[in-house]
Amino acid sequence: MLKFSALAALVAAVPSYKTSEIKNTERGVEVPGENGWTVSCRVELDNPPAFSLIDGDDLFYTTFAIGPGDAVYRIKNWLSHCNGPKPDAEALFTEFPWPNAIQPVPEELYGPRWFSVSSGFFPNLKNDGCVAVFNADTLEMHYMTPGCKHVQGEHPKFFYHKVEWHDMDQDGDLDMLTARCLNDGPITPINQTLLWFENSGQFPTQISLWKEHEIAAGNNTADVFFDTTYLTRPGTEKQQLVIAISGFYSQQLELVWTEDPDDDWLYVSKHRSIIVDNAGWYFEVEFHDVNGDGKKEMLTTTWSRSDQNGALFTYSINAADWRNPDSWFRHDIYTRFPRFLNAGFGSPGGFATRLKKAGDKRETLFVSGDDDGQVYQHVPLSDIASNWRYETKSIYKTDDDIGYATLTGATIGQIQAIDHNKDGFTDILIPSYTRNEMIILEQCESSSVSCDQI
Ligand SMILES: [Ca+2]
Ligand SMILES: [Ca+2]
Ligand SMILES: [Ca+2]
Repeated sequence: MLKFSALAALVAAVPSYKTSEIKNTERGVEVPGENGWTVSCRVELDNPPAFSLIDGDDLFYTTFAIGPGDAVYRIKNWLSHCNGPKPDAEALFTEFPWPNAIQPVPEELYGPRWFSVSSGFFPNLKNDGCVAVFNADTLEMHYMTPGCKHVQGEHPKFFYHKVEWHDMDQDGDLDMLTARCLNDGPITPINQTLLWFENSGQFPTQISLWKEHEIAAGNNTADVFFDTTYLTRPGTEKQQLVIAISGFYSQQLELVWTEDPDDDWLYVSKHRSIIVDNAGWYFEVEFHDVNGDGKKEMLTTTWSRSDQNGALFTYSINAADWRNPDSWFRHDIYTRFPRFLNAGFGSPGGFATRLKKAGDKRETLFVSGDDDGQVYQHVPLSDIASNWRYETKSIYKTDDDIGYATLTGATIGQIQAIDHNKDGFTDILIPSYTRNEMIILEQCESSSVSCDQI
């Protein structure tokens, strides 16, 4: 996520806030690693981490809540605080309501060490979100969109979760593509837009904002997460930008592109879209070569409802024309993420993919259980690309009491698959929104930990 359950965190936060007394008595026990994994490092925090990003030795994370305290934090040399006293996190920015993804900005835009932060969500006082960029060395910051209460005149309120950078008008510079949404609860949006901001060659300012261009494709229910890739334009050998939208509210997985032969998005009459599937509340989506055959699939999750389990799906292309919904074939990787009686909870959230250990031929899929407080691994049962069978196991539980009827969930943020100690064994970075901790989960096979000692 990106990849995280901002949606879930909010809706989970409301009931747990109201039932805090019950929460203390029904709390279960953390299971710090299962099925060959163990917690090797905890860094305690003052606030619940949601989105995180590792930049060299530094950890950035965002925190948000219904009340005050939203901020972008940094902990320098963060691994030195493993299992030690709680470090002092620097609050870099406190002006963004409900800060979501922190993402690197391509160097060709502003030079090295720039990052974006997308912010906002639907609660009152949190819904005038924005996108901003900042330099990690100087902390110089610029607003890229209206919002976040900085001086810019009249503008509608929207919230933003992520950005991507592409040359949308084919003039040689990168423009900013994003999705924004406005609603007043976890319900159908009042407004939702997939749009891009045209690079003016300068940082946007109060009097010279980057020009907004809305994408006009018919099925265009972008709300929170989306992803981009380049696919071959049918009938040609040229590559073109294709945007996948995982519509949470619309419960649709959509593709958006332009029929303009030069891939110039200025011509709105050329914008097109299809609905690939409608299998649930789509959460995260990513174009990724899941099976290692050199071609990208769409990997996506759907969030559970009280009467429908959450799922992890892959959609592969089985024909040349990706513009036809029938060309996409769904593979159900796992379809039993837990349901909750409380409609404010759901599972799973986002995911991370990586070879489980050096030498593996095919990646393991790691999935955040979101409000079930778990982390899952889905290990491929075959190296053969056409085999989509996986073995699913839980590798971490925040609270072993969480079940269908529990009043409170436990929320895992946007997980990352990394190898922080470079030993060839993948480690999982878990922001525990419930425990106020950043956790590193390591494999027992790795020589750096022993499951017996912990
Ligand atoms: Ca451009
Ligand atoms: Ca593939
Ligand atoms: Ca490792």
